[in-house]
Amino acid sequence: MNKSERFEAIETFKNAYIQKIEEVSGECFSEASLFNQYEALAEIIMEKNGSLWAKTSKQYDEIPHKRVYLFSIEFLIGRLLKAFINSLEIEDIVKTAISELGLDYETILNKEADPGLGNGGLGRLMACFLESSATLGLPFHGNGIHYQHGLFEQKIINGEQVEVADNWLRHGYPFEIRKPNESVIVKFYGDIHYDKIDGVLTFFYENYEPILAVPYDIPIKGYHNKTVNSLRLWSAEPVEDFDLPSFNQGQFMDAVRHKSEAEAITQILYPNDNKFDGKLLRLKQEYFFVSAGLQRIITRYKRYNNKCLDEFSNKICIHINDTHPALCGPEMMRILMDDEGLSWMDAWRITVNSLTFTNHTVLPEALEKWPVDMLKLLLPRIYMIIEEINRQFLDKLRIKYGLNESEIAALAIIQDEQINMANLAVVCSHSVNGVAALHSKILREETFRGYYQIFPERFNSVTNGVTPRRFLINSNTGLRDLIDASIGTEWQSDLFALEELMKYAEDASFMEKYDQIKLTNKIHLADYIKKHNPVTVNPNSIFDIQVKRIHEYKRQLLNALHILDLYNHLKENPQMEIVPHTFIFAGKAAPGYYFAKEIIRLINAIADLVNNDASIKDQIKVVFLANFNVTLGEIIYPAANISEQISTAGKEASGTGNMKFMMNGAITLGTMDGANIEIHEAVGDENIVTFGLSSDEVASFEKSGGYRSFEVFENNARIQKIMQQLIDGTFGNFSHFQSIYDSLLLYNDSYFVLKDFDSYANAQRHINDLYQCPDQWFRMSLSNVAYSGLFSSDRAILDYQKNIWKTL
Ligand code: CJB
Repeated sequence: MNKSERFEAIETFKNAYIQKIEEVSGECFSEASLFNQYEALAEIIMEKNGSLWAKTSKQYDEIPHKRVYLFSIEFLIGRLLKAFINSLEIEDIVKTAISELGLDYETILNKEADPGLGNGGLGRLMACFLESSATLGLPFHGNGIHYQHGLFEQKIINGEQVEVADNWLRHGYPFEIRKPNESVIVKFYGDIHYDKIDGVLTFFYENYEPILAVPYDIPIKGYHNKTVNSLRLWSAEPVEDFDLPSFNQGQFMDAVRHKSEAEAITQILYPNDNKFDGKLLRLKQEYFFVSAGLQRIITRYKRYNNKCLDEFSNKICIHINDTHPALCGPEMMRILMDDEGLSWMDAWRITVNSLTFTNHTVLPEALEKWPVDMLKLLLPRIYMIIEEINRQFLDKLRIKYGLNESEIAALAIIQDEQINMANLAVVCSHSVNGVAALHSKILREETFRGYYQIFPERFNSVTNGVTPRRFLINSNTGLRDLIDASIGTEWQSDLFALEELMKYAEDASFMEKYDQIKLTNKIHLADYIKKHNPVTVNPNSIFDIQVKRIHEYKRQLLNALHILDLYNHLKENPQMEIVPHTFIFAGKAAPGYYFAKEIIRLINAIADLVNNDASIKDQIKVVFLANFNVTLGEIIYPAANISEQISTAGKEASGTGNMKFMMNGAITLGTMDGANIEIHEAVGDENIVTFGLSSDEVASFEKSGGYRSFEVFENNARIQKIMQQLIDGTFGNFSHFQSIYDSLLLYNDSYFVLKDFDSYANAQRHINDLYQCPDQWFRMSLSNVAYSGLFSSDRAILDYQKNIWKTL
């Protein structure tokens, strides 16, 4: 764009924007509120998306490639406006026009709600996959739930987590389009009768409760291209708003009750991460979006394929993201048999050939197991189908594979009057994958060992990835510009190209600019901290950061206890000097997870103690930032020096925060767990700091009943001191941490916190030394950026395409 074209574009934008502000507000431009300014900008951008969206759909219909539908109960998409503007390549024009109008671009962007339609890694991964697929121009759509309330907003009051409902739709959401004419009915409860009609067993489903599923579509825009895919989220509504007969009979409450019961299904996201809690409403949610999504996909497919389903599995792939949508198997069977009249055999062939499944966790408490009675009552026809899938599968194990009864029992879908959803998903899919190399190995050798023996060809592995557009290009603009100026812009769509950066590893002027960018990002985060927490932090200190859900296996506790130990050290040795450290935490605990909430309380208690003790001369500061979400992450990742990835080895399936930090030049301080292992391989041993037990060591301790934490305690005076401090009033007379103390000592420390303590403390000391060699530190940091190509979700999507969906 030359100078005069740019001028023209800015003027045109200004005029359109002024007009739109007046249209949305009904006031003249100067009177409109900040929210109106945001609304108007969102509308203009949605209009631009809209025409590309329509064109993309048309193109997909004309050139029918295999489509992938991603079924997930969570999509943590983050704010969209800035991402849209950048992907449309109009940021410069919009920003300049807005500033020339005397308005503030960033302040306007900040009016957008951050839709919390997911808990953590799993939901965010799905959003990265959507963005990458659109950027790669692939026909790939999401299918999920339109939660009225997303993940709660976290406040920290007196050091404790307090949850506030997240009413993200309060002011409306400008990026979704309601499509009532594409609504479908989802049926719950009722009775099944069957009869032979013309010799064919036919099922009748009666007395069911119909719920209307209404789709809301959100555009997923590809970066710097014309592709716009869809994220379809289903909202539950009553079939009729009002029960007129009840109303006429004077039963006013009954007349509206069925409305709120229907709406309850999509009222709220369950706030658990890596934890199954077995509520009936959750089962309703799972079936609701599975059934609605599949019904629509099959209807649409028939419309474009002469009503014939024979080729369905060659043209459609339904991807089951973790077990929450595992009812896709039986629901697809139901639709194909009961609605479409296919035989069991034909329906089964199409179902298995269409479905693929990703497992995201091996934690036993996360594995979904629904009671048979609950499923039978809520979904009687689905239960019948599951029973039959199970019966046929067990027969096959007996006859074809010659398994004995105990081997068969271990692989059954129905076990002890419960439906094992992971087993259901494996049996109904033709591909099962883990999300990092170690995790996939654990699936093959432990979790799904028996399945791997009979279906080895079904097992795959795809290491997770994250989108560099959101987590580097749009959020770390300083680094983006430096990279662009140094190696060109190709890396933005091919992250492997970042390897070229290594040619600057010895370049002093590059290093100076690079370090300056990190400092600027740290100042930005320090400002945020100052605004939200009662502490001032030094941007020249090491920013050592752990942000993720609070969970015992992620071991925020190890980090916190080490800080306490370091503080003790400084107190005991007043002459001691370390590089100043700022330890930053953020993350939500599930509201019912008492122990995780205690960990938050402990971190805040340590922060209080350390931050207010002048005797340690500001050498350490501790910060817990409230309400971690995608938007806050975008401020945090670019400012990090150290990325804490310290889960008990074998427990973190992959991790994706580790990748976001790495891309922004943070050095991983981690265990050999999940994708840390692949990060280690990518950057080389000299550019990462690892510590702790290996997953084999952890597993072997676990097999022999755990290790003896008390022995570690007895032989380590430093550990004795910090443990004592948990219960001796160090944090105030009424602030004890008995449950943490008990879990580590009386209940044998299931997550090996004390066992790994020394190794972690040594790793921390090593970091302190490394940071004092600026050249080496710069090289380590740059290597992390340069070798992050493997961790782009573009690479992950290409792997799925090639090895799992077979769409390449
Ligand atoms: N994961 O976030 C969740 N929630 C779950 O319920 C189960 C797993 C996470 O999924 C991520 C994406 O695959 C993984 O990186 C992470 O290790 C895992 O805990």
